[in-house]
Amino acid sequence: MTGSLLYPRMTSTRMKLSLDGMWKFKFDRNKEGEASNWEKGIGKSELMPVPGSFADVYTDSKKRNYCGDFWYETDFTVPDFTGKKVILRFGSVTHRAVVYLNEQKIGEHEGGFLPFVFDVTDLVKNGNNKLVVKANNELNEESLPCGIVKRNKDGSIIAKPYFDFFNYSGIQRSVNLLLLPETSIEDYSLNYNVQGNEAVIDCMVKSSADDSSVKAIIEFTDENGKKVASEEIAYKENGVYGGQIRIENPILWNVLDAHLYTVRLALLSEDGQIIDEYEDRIGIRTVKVCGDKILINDKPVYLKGYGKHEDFCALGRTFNYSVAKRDYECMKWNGANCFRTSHYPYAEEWYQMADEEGFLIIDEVPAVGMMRSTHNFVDAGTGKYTYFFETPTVPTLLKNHINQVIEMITRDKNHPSVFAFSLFNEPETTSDQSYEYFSKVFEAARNTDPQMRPLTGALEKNSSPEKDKCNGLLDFICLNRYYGWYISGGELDEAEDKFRDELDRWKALETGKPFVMTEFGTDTLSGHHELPGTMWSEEYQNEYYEMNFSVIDDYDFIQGELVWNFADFMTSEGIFRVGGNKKGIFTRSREPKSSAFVLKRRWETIE
Ligand code: CKX
Repeated sequence: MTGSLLYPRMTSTRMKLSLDGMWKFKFDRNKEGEASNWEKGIGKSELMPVPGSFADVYTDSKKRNYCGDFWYETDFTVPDFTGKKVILRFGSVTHRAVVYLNEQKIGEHEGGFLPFVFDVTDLVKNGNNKLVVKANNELNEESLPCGIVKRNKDGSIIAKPYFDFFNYSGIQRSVNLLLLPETSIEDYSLNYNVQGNEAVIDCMVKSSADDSSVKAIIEFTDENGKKVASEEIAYKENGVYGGQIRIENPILWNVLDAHLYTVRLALLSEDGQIIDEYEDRIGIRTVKVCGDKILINDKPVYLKGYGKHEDFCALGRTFNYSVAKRDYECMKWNGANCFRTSHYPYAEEWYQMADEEGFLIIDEVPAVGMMRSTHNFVDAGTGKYTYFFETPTVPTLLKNHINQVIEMITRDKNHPSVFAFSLFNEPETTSDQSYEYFSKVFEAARNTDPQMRPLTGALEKNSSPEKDKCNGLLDFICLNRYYGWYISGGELDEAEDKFRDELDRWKALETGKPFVMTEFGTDTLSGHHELPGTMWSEEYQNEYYEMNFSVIDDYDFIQGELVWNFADFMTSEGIFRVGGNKKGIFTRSREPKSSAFVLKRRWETIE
């Protein structure tokens, strides 16, 4: 990772120029692009939206399922940037990118769900500039998320994910050029301590200043426009400033009762001239795990909501404000207060909206598929051991995993909505090797988060109380369980007994920690009704949830229920999926199944 991951904003010192639009696009089935110097221009091509996932714009299955290298190209002109540095920022390219500007390679990035930046000041020209990106969406066991590729007879390859969502790819988030002052703010973090009527805020500002003659100030303004604090913070070293700010009678950010402050950071010259300024919206709140409770502002919170996906017709994984707004409206309508960004960090706008709405987010790194199974959902519970952490690729995977954890926390640490980080979903966790692996991932996360938020990960059925070796690393324990679907499907009485039996065995472990059900659900075809309810009908989905809730209510250590999934979503094709995963409470077009009303009745009545 190079440079600053701050969300791109315009201020009096910062200019943001969008490079979004239709870019030239070309598949590189034979991997000839480099040898043929496509960095100079990709030649005959078509146009493709940026940001966008390329798959679902096509009508041809070979293009939709394309896996391998693919190239983008655009031209741009920059206004006069004398005295400024020019930064190129990609919101994400899935899963990896090599970037060329004016025929020069400027860098590369691994990981498909997080931003990256390059300082291109020395390469960018007055007049026309050519930007070329070589992207690649292959899956392997060395990078996240995990999977493999299969080679077809004609030499083409297709992705075989070890995970259950479509391998949407492309330049899926916005691309911006930023014109910044030569000495600029690169990062900031805040950590809150609320004592009585006072918030004590530890502030860190990182800049590219190289000496203490540049001053840093930090200001907080409340929602009524009243400036409640404004102070200079001291220069430490290497461009880093640190200090404490106190706010009397702070209005705390709370669950579904958000109060945000505008924080303004500024770098000033010795004579008080503004060198750079940056503004953001932040919320003052504390997060703790205490015994088997999760506390926000020292009060227990019960999590109600969803595992989600960034997924919508034609858009694939592209962020769209209207879809996101509809999702928040649907979630508020049925009384939810939380979601998990299963199974990757989402576009930054999701978190900004959660901050404004008072939603809680479990922010998840794309560590999914660490089971070596394309049918994880079927294999779960069979006791199958996958030797996942016993191969030579593990050290590279670990390096990538840690990098993505660091990038995710660095990007998302200032959102009040983000109250926990999830560092895996359903990996193999029963071996000593898995423990050794995840200890290092958790250690990296603990060293990165200035707020020391709770860390967690979602355990699947093979990670039973007797066999799991990793739950000791988690601050609260997340379980993905499908009693009544993958296990004892259609037999809810038997499913209930098995579910209770497993929870009794967790209870006997006396972990002393909160548990959160992070997945449970049934595939349900919207509009398919049966009496009595049978699997795939809306009635069965309702009965399944009623059964699961009756069990959950009997175990005090369960502090949250995030049902799987908010909406139907696209997956790879297969005999287990009818046009994707249908476990949504809402359809893919965001209309409610009848279970949405079951959840609404429950969530509106439980605190
Ligand atoms: N959990 C038994 C991960 C999700 C899948 C979900 C499912 C599985 C279940 C594992 O990404 O969508 O099969 O519905």
